[in-house]
Amino acid sequence: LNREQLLVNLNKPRIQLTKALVIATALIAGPVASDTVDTDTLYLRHCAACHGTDRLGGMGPALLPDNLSRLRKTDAEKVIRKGRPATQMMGYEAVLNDQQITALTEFMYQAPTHPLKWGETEIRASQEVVHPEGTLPDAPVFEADMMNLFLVVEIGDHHVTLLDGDKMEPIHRFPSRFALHGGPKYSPDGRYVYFGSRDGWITKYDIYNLKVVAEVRAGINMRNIAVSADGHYVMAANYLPHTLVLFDAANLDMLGLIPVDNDAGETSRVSAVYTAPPRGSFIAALKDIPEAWEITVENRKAKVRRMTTDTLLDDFFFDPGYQHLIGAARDGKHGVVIDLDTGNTAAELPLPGMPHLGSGITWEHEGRRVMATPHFRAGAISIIDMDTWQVIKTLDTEGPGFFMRSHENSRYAWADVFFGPNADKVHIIDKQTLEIVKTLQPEPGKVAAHVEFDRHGEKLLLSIWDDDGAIIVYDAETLEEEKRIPMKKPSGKYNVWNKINYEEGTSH
Ligand code: DHE
Repeated sequence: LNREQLLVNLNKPRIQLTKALVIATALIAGPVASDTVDTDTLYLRHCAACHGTDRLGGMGPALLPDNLSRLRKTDAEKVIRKGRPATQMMGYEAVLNDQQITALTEFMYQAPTHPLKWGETEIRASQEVVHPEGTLPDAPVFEADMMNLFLVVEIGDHHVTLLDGDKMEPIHRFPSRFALHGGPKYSPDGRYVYFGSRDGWITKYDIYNLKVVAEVRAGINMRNIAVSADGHYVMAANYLPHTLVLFDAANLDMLGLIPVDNDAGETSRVSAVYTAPPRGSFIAALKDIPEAWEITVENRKAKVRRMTTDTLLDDFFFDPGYQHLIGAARDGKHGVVIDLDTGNTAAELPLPGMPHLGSGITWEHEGRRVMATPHFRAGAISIIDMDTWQVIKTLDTEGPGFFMRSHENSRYAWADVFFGPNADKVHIIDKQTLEIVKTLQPEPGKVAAHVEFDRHGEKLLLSIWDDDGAIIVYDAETLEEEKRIPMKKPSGKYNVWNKINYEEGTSH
C-alpha cells in the first residue's frame, strides 16, 4: 500500500474511512515483520484506528475483557478472521496468520496494564447532539397508534426495529450502538427513547422523526440507564469506572459525575439504577459495598441518601408503591426486602437459585399482591406474597429462566427456560391457579425467550433468540401462534404504553 492508495481511500465516502484509517495507522507505524506476534504492535497497526489506542472503543466497540464477557473467544477469533457482516469490521484472514489472530484475541481478553480513565472531560467530549431538542417537527412522520408501538432490540446485527403493535408489522429498522443491554427507557410521553450499550453509550432516539438526536458515552462498561419520572433526567450506572452519571435528558448534557465510594474510600460497581416515580428519585444498588442509594435531583444537582444493607445486592425490583426494594443477594442464595423509608431490612426471602429480580412481575392473587421471579441457577419460579414476604409457591420448570412477563388484562404469565437442554421451551402459568398450564416449544433447538404484551394485553411477542431468528406473535387468550417476523437474534421487546404506564406485568 502506498500514499496514493491511502488518498484514494480517503476520498471515498465514510464507509471507507475506517479502512483508510487502518491504512493510515499502518503507514504511520512503519514497516513491521509480517509474521510478528507482538500484540502491542499488531493491535496498533490493525485495530487501534477503530477500537482506540487504549482499547476503549471508537468507531468499533471497546476490546476489554469485561466488555467482551458475553463474547466467546472462539467467536471473537472468527470475527477477526472473517469480519462482521454489515459493519465496517473487515476480515483479517488474508492479512494475519493463525498465530497472530490467536495472539490478538488473547490480548483483547487481558486487562490493560494501565488504569483506564473515563471522567468528566471524556464524557463531555463524547457528546454529540445531532438534532438539539426543539429543532425537529413535533408530529410523527408515520401513522400508527403511538402508544402501541414496540421496539425490538436485535443483538444479532446490532439493530433496532420499530414495530406497529396493532398491525404487528415493522415500521422502521435502524442501526444501534454495539451490544445494547437492558431495557431502553421511554420519555413519559413516549416520543423519545434512550438506549444504553454495554460500552457505555447512551443514545437518545426521536420516534416521531425516526432519528438519533443525541449521544453521549457515560462510561467504559455500563450496567443500565434510568429516566426520571418527570422525563427531565437520565442516570447511568457503570461497572467501569465506579460512577453514576447524571444527564439532562434534553440533549444529554452531563450534569453530574457521582463517584461510587464509601467513607473508607472503597469504590464499587453499580448493580443497577431504576427510577422510583412516586418517590421522585432514582434508586441504585451497589455491587461491592453493602449499600443502596436513593438519589434525588435538586437544582440540577444530584443528592445521595445512603442506606446500609445487610448484604451486597445484585439486581432488584420494587413493590407497586415503591415502598420496598426487593434485592437479590450477591451470594445468590437469598433475597432481601429493604424498606426504602427507613433503610432497614424488612424481610429475608429464601430464594436459593439466584433470582433474576429485575425480571420480576406482580399481580393480584386472591385479593393479595404477589410477585414472581425466575432463577438463573435453578429450574424454578418463586411466587411471593408481598404483604407477608412469604414464598407461597415454587414452580418447577424445565430449566433456569431469564425473563417473565404478563399483563394486567391477561390471565397468564409467560416464563422462558433460557439455560440448558430445554432452552427452546416456554412455560405459561395460570396466574390464579399458580400452575404451569402449557409448555410451548416454538422452534425446536433454538432458544425461545423474553415476552412482551401489547398495550391491551391481547397479543404478545416472543423472541426466537437466534441470528436466523424471529419474533412470534401469539394471541394472549387462545395462546395460538399468529405469525412470525424474521429478525436477527431479537432480544428484548418494549411496548410504549406498558413501559410509560409501569404496567404490572412488564419490566420497568
Ligand atoms: Fe441482562 C436487563 C443484568 C446478562 C439481556 N440485565 C438487565 C438488567 C440488569 C441486567 C441489571 C436491568 C437493566 C434495565 O433494564 O434497566 N444481565 C445482567 C447481568 O448481570 C447478566 C446476568 C450478566 C452480564 O453480563 O451482564 C446479564 N442480559 C444478559 C444476557 O446474557 C442477555 C440474555 C443478552 C444480552 O443482551 O447480553 C441479557 N438483560 C437482557 C435484556 C434485558 C436485560 C433483554 C431487558 C429486559 C427487559 O425486558 O427489560
